[in-house]
Amino acid sequence: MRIAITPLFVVATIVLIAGCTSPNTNTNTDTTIQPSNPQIYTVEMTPAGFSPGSLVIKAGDTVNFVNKDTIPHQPASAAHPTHAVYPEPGGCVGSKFDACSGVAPGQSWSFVFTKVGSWKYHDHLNPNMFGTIIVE
Ligand SMILES: [Cu+2]
Repeated sequence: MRIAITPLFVVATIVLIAGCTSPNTNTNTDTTIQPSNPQIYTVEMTPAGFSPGSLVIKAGDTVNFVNKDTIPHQPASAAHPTHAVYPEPGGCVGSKFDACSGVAPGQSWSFVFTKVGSWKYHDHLNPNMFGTIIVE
């Protein structure tokens, strides 16, 4: 009997720990602000540009920008050089949607999109490289 109970206890403990260490630090209980099941999406930064170039997500989802290139890239809100289109204050120049420095090859940078809209962005280190995140 003890052998049968122990694995269940371990699973329950892992679920409890995972719930407590969730990266969602929003303590607001208003469920209209955050989706119940936030997703994590990947945008690759390649020699050919951002891939996918356009991505549709829900408010509260995370986009992980992964550098698959051999040079640094810095994803940041349009428009270069003010970076102020995405309407969330913070970050280093004009909005919080800004990696603020080059993401090295093999590294990544994540951002949680909370504002609904169609948000154009670029690579600040290669300003002719563009993408769009559409937040619904
Ligand atoms: Cu820029």
